[in-house]
Amino acid sequence: MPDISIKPRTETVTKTARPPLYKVILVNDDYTPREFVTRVLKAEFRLSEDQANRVMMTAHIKGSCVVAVFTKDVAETKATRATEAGRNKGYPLQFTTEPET
Ligand code: TYC
Repeated sequence: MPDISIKPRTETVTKTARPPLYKVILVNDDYTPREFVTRVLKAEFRLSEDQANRVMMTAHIKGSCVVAVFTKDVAETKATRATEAGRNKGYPLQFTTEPET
């Protein structure tokens, strides 16, 4: 009998899972001034004047618009801060979050 030994080899492949992302959604209302919505988008989400205007107008016309995607924590913090910025001025401005599918 030939003395052959076959060693099983195992390889470990490490995969780093990406955290699930959440959308921040701007919701339209009839009371918050357009200029104020644009200002909040620029301040909280670092959008340019042009981007902020497009997002604001899309929500104004369609009812809502995705602002950006973040990890859950960041999305919730930004949505809360942006919603509070409106509330501090007495506006019903709403930012919500939902998981990206
Ligand atoms: N619809 C508001 C107005 O006519 C402006 C507005 C736009 C408010 C987008 C909220 O998410 C919003 N003054």
